[in-house]
Amino acid sequence: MITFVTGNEGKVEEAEAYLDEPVKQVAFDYTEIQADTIESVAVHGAREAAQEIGTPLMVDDSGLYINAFDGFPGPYSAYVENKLGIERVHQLTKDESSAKASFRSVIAYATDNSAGSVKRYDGTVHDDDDPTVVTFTGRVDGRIVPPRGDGGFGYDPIFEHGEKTFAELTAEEKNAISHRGRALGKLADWLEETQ
Ligand code: ITT
Repeated sequence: MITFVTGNEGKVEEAEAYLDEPVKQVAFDYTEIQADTIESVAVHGAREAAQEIGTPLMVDDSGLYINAFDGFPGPYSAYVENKLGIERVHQLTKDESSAKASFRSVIAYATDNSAGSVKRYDGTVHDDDDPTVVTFTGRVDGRIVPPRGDGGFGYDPIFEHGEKTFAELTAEEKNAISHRGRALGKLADWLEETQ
């Protein structure tokens, strides 16, 4: 059983599809610090949640990075989605010469077990504080388009990869290519061998 601290059921569904063990969702509302990177947000969140709930657990912090805006909204993606909505984000990109963007995820896994070697799984160990947190990252490139599709969540309808937006994919299809799917794949490989 893996504990996933998140208020987002879409993330939980995607995690269940990837991990070989059941996923228990805990909607503990950890502080999303203002930071330049989603990695810092995820590590801080995992530690704060671990103090409340105990280890092991995982959190996922993700963001949409728009090239023409120097990566904005990135770590501020939730705030921008809530304040502007995804249609206005698309409108804002229409005046730009490029619609290129990427989605990025960082999964932070708080653990008491010695992390061992994570390099092989492209993980990073954060042992500067307790508990140790191991992070796994994933990224997918695409472009911002007018909204299409009604699957997925968040920015999925305006993020096109290949011919389709992420909202036009099933959860399995999205997982196979997405930022979160890539990060989950690395976590799953590492868990299988070390935990
Ligand atoms: P948590 O409780 O796990 O924090 P959240 O929805 O607030 O859930 P994030 O802070 O990681 O998650 O998400 C930042 C924003 O990016 C938020 O507006 C999400 O809807 C959006 N987002 C995250 N992952 C996404 C994905 O796979 N597809 C589309 N939008 C996504």
